[in-house]
Amino acid sequence: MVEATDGEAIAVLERARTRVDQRLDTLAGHIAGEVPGPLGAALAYALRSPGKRVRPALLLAAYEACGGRNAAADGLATAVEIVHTYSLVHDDLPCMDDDALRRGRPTTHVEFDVTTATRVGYLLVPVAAEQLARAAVAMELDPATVGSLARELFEAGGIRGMVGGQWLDLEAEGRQLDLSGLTAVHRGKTGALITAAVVIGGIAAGATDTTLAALRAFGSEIGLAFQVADDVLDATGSSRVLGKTAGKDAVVAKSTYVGLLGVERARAEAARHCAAAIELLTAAAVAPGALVPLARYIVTRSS
Ligand code: GRG
Repeated sequence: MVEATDGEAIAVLERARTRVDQRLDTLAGHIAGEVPGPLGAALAYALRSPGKRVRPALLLAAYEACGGRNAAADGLATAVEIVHTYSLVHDDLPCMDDDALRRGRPTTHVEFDVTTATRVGYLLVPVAAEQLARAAVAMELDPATVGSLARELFEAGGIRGMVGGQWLDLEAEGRQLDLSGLTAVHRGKTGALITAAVVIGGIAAGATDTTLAALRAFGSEIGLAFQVADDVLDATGSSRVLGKTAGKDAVVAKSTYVGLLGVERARAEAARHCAAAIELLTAAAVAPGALVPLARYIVTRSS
């Protein structure tokens, strides 16, 4: 179903993509010049891979909704996108999801090799940290705020978030999770970084604790909705449109919302979490700006 706000979300994503891709491209050029051989080329390949830029768009939407106006916030959005990019490079490796197609192109280990792609993933983490630090300095944020931003990003990227969720996901291979187990996986591997993007936008703009709590709750709901929608797209989409191998979850008998509930109920669950997210912002009287169209896009997107 295409929502009335879809066009608005596409425009917001496009704006974030323009702003962040410029930085990613410059960074890729510097790194390819600095790191010799295939490793530098592979780092640039990963950094320039064309994603939807949902996390940067959410970060910038939250930042602007909370009154932030500094263009250097683009660097924070870039840092979050780099952590996401590293996770995709590693997720596609033979020891994890073992995939050959990502963002419409060969995965990094297929284009280069497994050793190079593994190193790319590890190397992107400090690259993200440096981007975050540089952006915070350019924005003249105080040290406590910088600490909060770093903690938010790297806690979400670590064992209490993305790595932990992926770990649980890998451990569950070959057995079916129940809904509560699967929700924990989804909240960790996908929801945590999405939540962090929203909260980082709020922190950088100097939002109050009440607003940050509302942003965190909103992020948590859309983060879960994002992965549920991803489960639906894997079952219903095509590899050409998704830019990654479709239908894989069923082939490897992975636990998903679609496997547990079927396509229609999974779609309804995603929509329910999206509506709950929007309601949380309304209840906290947060003027949402572009966060609402982005939340709706997350559950109505086709890729
Ligand atoms: C060491 C156990 C361990 C883990 C390492 C690899 C990893 C950390 C985590 C994997 C996290 C992951 C890839 C989760 C899936 C998230 C997801 C739905 C990605 C797709 O996001 P989109 O649709 O992609 O925003 P684009 O390409 O548009 O950016």
